Amino acid sequence: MASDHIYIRGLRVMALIGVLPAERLAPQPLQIDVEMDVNLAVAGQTDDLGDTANYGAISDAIAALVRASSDILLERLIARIADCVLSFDHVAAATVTLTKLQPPIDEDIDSTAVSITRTRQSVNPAVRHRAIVALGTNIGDRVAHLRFALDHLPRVVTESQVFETDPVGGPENQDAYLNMVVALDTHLDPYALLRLLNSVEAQAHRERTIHWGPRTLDLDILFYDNITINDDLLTIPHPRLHERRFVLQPLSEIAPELCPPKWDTTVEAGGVHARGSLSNLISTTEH
Ligand code: A4P
Ligand code: MG
Repeated sequence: MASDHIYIRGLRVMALIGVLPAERLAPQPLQIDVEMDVNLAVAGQTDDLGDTANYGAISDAIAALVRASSDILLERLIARIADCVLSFDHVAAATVTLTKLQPPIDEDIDSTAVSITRTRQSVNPAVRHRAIVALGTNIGDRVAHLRFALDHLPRVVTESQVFETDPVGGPENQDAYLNMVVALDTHLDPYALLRLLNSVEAQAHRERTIHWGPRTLDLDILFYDNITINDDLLTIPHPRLHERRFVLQPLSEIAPELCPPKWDTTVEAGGVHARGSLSNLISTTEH
C-alpha cells in the first residue's frame, strides 16, 4: 500500500440530505474531506498529470454528485462519494469524511460527521483496459467542452484531430458539431466507465431533451478491449459507428484496424472537415 497521499480539504456543497421534514425541503451545507492513497513516485519523476490522481477532476465529480443528491442518510451519501473517488485512476484507497455543518440538533454543537475508508480491493490496478471513446459537441464553446472532457477522462493515450461535421439526424437547423475520437487506458470496467462518462457529460451541463438533439457534450464508448456487450445499459461496439463518417474519419487516425474494410468508399462522403489537433484550436472564451 502506498504511503503517499493526496488530500481534498474543506469542499463545501449545499445538498438535500436528512431525515427531518425541514431537511427534505431546503438544501443544507455539507463539507467533504478526502484523503486518497495514491502512489506519487511516477508523477514525481515524469511531472505528468496522467501519472497521478487529478484532484481537480475528483473535486468536480464529488461536488456534482453531492449537489444532485437527495439521500436520507449521510451513510448512503458517503458510500457513493467513496465509490466515485475510487473510480478515478491511481486512487488505491480513500478515507472520506462527510460533515453536516449545521445539523438540526437543539444542543450547542459544532457539527456532525461520518467517516469511512474504502480500498479498491476487487480491482487489480495492474490490469488495464483499452477503451475507444467518441466525443461530440455542438452547443456553446465547443473547444472548451472537448478540453473539459479530456481533462476529466481516464488516461488518454492517443487522440485524433478535431473534425467539424454536419449534423446527422435530429432536428433541422442544429449547428455543426466538433467530433474527435480518443483511446483511453483505464482500470474501470465498461459500466463504471459509462457512469464516469455520464458524470462528465452532466458536469458539462448536458441536457437530454431531444433525441439526437444539440448537446454540449456527448461521450460514447465505441470499443472496450475486444468485448461485445448488448444489454439495456450498454451496446459495445457502438451500434451506429459503421455508418458515420464523423466517427470513422477520426477513428481511422488512431485505430484504422477497427474501421470496417473500405469504409472510406462505402460510407457517404462529405460533411466532415479536419480542423487540426485540439491543443491548437482556440476556444471562444480565449483571445
Ligand atoms: N448506451 C448504450 N451503449 C452505449 C455506448 N456504447 N456508449 C446508452 C455510450 N452510451 C451507450 O445515450 C443514450 C443511452 O445510450 C445512454 O444512457 C447509455 O446507457 P445518450 O448519450 O443519452 O443519447 P444520445 O447521444 O442522443 O444517443 P446516442 O445513441 O449516443 O446518439 P448517437 O448515436 O451518438 O448520435 N451528428 C454529428 N455530425 N456529430 C455527432 O456527434 N451525434 C449524434 C448522436 C447525432 N448526430 C450527430 C452526432
Ligand atoms: Mg451518447
